[in-house]
Amino acid sequence: MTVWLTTRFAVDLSVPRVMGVVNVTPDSFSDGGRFAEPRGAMAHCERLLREGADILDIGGESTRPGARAPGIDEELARVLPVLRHALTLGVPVSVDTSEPAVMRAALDLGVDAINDVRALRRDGALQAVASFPKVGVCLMHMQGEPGSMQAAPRYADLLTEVIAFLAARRDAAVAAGVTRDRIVLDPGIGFGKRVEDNLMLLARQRELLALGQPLLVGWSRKSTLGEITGRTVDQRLAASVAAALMAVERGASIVRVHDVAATVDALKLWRAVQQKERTRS
Ligand code: HH2
Repeated sequence: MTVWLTTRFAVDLSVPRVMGVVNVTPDSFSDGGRFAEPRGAMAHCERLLREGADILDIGGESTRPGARAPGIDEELARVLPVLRHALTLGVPVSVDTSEPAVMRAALDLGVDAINDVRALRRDGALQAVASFPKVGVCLMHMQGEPGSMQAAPRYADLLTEVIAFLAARRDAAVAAGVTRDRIVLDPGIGFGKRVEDNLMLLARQRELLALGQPLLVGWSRKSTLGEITGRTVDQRLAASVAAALMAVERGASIVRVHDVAATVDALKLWRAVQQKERTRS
């Protein structure tokens, strides 16, 4: 049985898990500041749990292409009240941040995992995480920085480069003292990647399993889905669910989504069919 060890929970990954997104930001591309105010975000955490989320991911920095980075104080003011509340709800809670000071404050509260789109590359991030030896981490691939990453992303060999990056960041985390059973990896859909790169990462996602770590993937509402379907951000539910399902089919253990209820239904059907496949053979 594969598990992801986190501060309070050993997350059983023998079935796919749904991570519900809670953006406490005024400028997220996907939910446009709807939960920018802590009270709204707290209520949203509870709603996502009623819808069947297994994990809550709380973030105070929008990584939308071109987004302005909040200062540390602003990020702390956004996420800490919501984290405090989320940590009372009985499920694993991750904080989506790259900022070591925010990591430390969240770790002091007892957060279960750190989800870092910059894969602990900021000065002090590795040390912050390593000083809490029980915390889980998600390390994500990104080419460039959110401000400029979509300007001209280019890869000589996409899969090789993403795999080498994730292996190197995993190894850096292990060298700093994070055990492998605490690490999940993420190809970073939409982070310094063209539409064709994102599609290729889904088509060939199984190759990432060779890294030997569970995969977390976030396709929810992303612009590649808009490019393929011609839909605006608020009309990407069907494509998001389809992408999550395809990611699970290709070996993802955790899908990071905004539309929890619909994703949970799709995965229930997927599991029911999986079980039939198993009992036949
Ligand atoms: N995507 C976003 C943010 N954090 N973390 C991981 N591990 N993987 C992802 O794909 C990922 C992530 C961007 O999506 P969203 O949170 O909806 O938007 P914003 O960054 O604008 O708040």
